[in-house]
Amino acid sequence: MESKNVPHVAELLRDAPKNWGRWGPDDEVGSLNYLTQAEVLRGVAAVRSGKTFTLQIQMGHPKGDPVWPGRAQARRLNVMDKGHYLCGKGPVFPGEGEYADDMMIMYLQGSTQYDALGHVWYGDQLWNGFDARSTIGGLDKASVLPIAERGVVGRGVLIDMARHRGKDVLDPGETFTHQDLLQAAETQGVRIEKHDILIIRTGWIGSFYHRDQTEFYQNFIEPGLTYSPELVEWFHKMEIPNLVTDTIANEVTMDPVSGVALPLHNALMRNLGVTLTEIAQLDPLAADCAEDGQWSFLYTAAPLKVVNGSGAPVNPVVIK
Ligand code: UVW
Repeated sequence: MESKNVPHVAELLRDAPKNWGRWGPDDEVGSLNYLTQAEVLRGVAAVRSGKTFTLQIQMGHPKGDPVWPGRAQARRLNVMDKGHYLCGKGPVFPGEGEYADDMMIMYLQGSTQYDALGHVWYGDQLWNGFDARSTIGGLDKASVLPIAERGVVGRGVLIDMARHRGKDVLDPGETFTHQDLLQAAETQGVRIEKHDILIIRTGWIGSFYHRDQTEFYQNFIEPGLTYSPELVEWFHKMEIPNLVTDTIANEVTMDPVSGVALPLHNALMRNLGVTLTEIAQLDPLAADCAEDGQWSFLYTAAPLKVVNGSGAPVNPVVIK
């Protein structure tokens, strides 16, 4: 993937803003600090009808689960079921009740998930300046655990970029900027406010389930936000705590200008402490928002409490 003309991500982001130290030298949840009690109440105030939506994809779907190329899909294995009893191998308890058990082997980033703030880095430093060697053998710093312990609650706003462009799904590699988000918001009749949890639909994850998988992964390049200093400055100024998308990596896979892979992971997550939520299923929520015209709501989520994890699955709940 490396090419002579592609700058090092440290060079690309040399003058980019950072929130390191803003919440103290030990902080591990970054921009989630923006979600104060007042922000929770602002989210609650967006609730109108009581309709609820869950944003996780199904784990272990018969068609497979969409994952970053190179990662394996989640595998669920039965370790106990009626078959064990039929062949006399099920444990017999007093009263002769029976049970089923199973286990799952998966990448922690292999479903809808929160990335830990220490999930990516450059220059040997993670979020808040933590030493990258603290990731060896498990994240000692900026793991997903502090995010999971804290939880994420606030006002969410959904921007449907696919619908805005008159498409079911954006094209592979199709990009958009914060200016495009603002335009889409205006068309939708909603305002992106400071401290909003920003949720962006491209249609990409939904399309996985009715596309041929070979086609989905071929020349893999997802649609998404594209890096620019202005976009990063906008996230900084808007104090966005959390970016949620229906793509595997929350941004266009390859920055078309610099050629750097996933620069926003570093500009937003490592430098600003913006939490990233990926592989969300946004189609039913978006269809409902288009129908009732309500694009903002209460967003709640808490990833699983994985000690030292670089990420963890989550099933966010939206209440309209
Ligand atoms: C990578 O780590 C490549 O991506 P993600 O943040 O989507 O898991």
